[in-house]
Amino acid sequence: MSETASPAGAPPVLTEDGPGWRRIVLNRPDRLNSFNDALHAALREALEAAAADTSVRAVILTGAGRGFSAGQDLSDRVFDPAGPGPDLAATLDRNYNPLVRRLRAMPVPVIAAVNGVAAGAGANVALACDVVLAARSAKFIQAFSKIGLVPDSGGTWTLPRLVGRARAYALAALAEPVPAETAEAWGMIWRAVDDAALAAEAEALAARLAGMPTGALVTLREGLDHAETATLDLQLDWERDNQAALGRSADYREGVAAFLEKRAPKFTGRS
Ligand code: T3D
Repeated sequence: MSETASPAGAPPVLTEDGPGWRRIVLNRPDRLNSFNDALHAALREALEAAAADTSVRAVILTGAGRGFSAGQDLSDRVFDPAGPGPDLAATLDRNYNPLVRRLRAMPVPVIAAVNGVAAGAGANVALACDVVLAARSAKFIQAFSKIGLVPDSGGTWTLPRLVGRARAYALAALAEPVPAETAEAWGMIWRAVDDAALAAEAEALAARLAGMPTGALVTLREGLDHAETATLDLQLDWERDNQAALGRSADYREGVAAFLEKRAPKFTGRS
């Protein structure tokens, strides 16, 4: 694994490459990979590097140790009770919102491999990824209400769309842990897998996605996002315009040729 440098102590992010994919590991296991500024900076750098590297056609985001991420590092939030408190708008503007926007604009599919507890922003960063695999022992906790906050990192947008408003409200209000199997049953995540199989399942999925027409997979994400606010009429136009663009891609030509020649396609991810 290679390291993304951090000014303090152990590298907060590790990366590792496989065939066509890159794994990015949140690496503050003693703090359940909770986010501080150093982790945010290292993750930003790692995502930018993956986005810029054309050999990377799928990304796996996971955590070191027994957790995925416990959200904001609350030891950075010790403040004078008589003072105005921390400026949470600034931290969202500086760190969490760019992170979620970066994930949603990655030029390749992103898999969250949730290896353990995902709480607060940690849960919503995972849910912002394209495909979420979770270890059966993992749980998702919208921990925000326990400290007087509301879900951030896109949670108020993502949760009701994934699980419906009734479940979104109750699970965020009560901050109860949602086990991975329940998350799968509710449609919050793609699949819960045995703990010991998580890394291999994520790698196999990443390799599979990396061999697919990357442009179509990214356009698919954009189309699902677009549909959240579009009428059917507008969405039909969106499909026409984007299908037209994909129809001019090398991968489309290869897909059709491979079908007609009765062979496996060799997609290059080029548009
Ligand atoms: O502030 C802003 O920038 C605004 C944005 C906010 C985004 C947010 O994410 S707000 C929500 C913040 N997160 C939480 O409130 C979750 C806090 N953590 C927990 O509730 C629990 O730790 C978990 C349910 C996640 C896991 O419980 P458990 O029993 O498996 O582990 P633990 O023993 O509580 O934690 C292990 C260690 O990690 C422990 O340290 P210790 O005692 O061994 O030295 C614990 O203090 C530390 N840890 C866990 N979560 C955090 C943390 N340290 C700092 N910040 C954390 N969020």
